[in-house]
Amino acid sequence: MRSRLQDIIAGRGPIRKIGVIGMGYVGIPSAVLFADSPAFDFVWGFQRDSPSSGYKIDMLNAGVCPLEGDEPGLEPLLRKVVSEKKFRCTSDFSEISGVDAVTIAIQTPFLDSRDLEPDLSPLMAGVRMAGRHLTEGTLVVLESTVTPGTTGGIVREALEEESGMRAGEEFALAHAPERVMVGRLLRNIREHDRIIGGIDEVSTERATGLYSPVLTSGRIIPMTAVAAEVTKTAENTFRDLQIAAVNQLALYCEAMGVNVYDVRAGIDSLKGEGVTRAVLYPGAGVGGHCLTKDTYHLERGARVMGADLDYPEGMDSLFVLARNINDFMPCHMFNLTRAGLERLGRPISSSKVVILGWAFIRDSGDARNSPAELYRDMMLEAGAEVHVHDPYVPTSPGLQISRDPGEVLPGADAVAVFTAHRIYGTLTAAGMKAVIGKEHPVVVDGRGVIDADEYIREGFIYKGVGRGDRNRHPIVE
Ligand code: SAJ
Repeated sequence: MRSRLQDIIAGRGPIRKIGVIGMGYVGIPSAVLFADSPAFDFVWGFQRDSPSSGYKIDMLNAGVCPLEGDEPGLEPLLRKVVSEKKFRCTSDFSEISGVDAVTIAIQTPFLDSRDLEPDLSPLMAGVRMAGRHLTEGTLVVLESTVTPGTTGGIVREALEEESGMRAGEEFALAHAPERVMVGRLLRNIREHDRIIGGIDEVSTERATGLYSPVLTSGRIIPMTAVAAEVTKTAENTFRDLQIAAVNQLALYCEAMGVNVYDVRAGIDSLKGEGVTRAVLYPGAGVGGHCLTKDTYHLERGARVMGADLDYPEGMDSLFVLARNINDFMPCHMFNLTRAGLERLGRPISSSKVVILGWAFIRDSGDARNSPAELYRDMMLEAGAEVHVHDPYVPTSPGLQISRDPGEVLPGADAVAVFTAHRIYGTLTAAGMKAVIGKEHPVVVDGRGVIDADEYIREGFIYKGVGRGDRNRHPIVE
């Protein structure tokens, strides 16, 4: 016995026209790949004509990609589908009434990174726009990262309210979380497996028909909408957990006089089926938009949906503990710097401190939730004079960033490496000391990118995350 939705979808036939709401890092490559597929006839890209991002509409329709940074293949493909009239961007959301499927890729930032409550208003505005123009048998897919329970909860309610239709009866609804990384947007969509979670099996099946044509090596992994929301938030929670584990190990190794990188290589040598340990890398902290947030999405989901959650009474969540350990690492960098200066009898309050690397990830200009920010604030609070160098991150209001190490290093009492930008591995101890012009500068390596022995031989006071074997070295005169 076919369901009403199956009958409606059968009557509608295969998906031919698609709408993508949100022309950002997720929506643009997604829309371009749908448009380039022979399986589909046309794709609308929907973008609010707002002061902050309305400019994208004309750019996209001219075949010019508004995204910053290098995205291999994206702009040529955009130009192709625009010239073939298979893709067009508009702010007229009423065109949704003519599509067979609409995907929503609007980010869910946090109002305040401290309260970790997501600001769903941009997303819900897009959802309501979709609902307002929804027609019978249309598939709605949420690609944004959300707290488990959101797709079948407030998103479903808003779509039903705006459309006057019922999800699972007159329209299909699914969650297909994005898994794209900047710099590899097209490749990730084509090659990563795609989690597809419908609110029912008909929705999962319909969404499978939408994504299958754009996958190359990736395969569809079907599940429920809640399972898909949990998968997305958990895959980042687990990465954050793995980083926290090796960060804690690094702190222990420092205390026990051991080099964490020796221990890491030792553990990692235990390879083979089922015994790999996935030991990641210790560092100066965890930044970015994914790992700093997704744990809290998962936690909220478990607390809100998990009415009968059975967890040790009064015990902190392991996942939140991991977040707290990772967020401690910039404080550890502060403590290492202070310990280094104390060997010189120099208080932080009369020191010049230089931060090398503001971006949250190597060889990138992306500074979202930079771990260096907390360190800088702690240093300023302690009265230090702070300067920042980064080869990629642009200066912004309230943040002077130098592009030239020679501009910020002279007279430095301490230098802290926060980002593993390639350039920092090319600096020599002799070169850096000559520019600094001091006998015993402190150097704090937060990313394992500089040679401890080389800097110690040059007279630096070296401190490194996880370097218990060197952090108490004798000072070379
Ligand atoms: N980090 C460490 N140690 C490590 C790895 C990372 O301290 O071993 C730090 C980085 O310095 C950075 C932060 O963690 O500050 C995040 O790094 P990341 O490599 O996880 O990069 P993200 O935040 O861009 O994570 C994204 C995620 N992708 C999506 O959400 C679609 C994540 O799932 C991917 O695993 C990750 O990219 C990736 O592998 O590139």
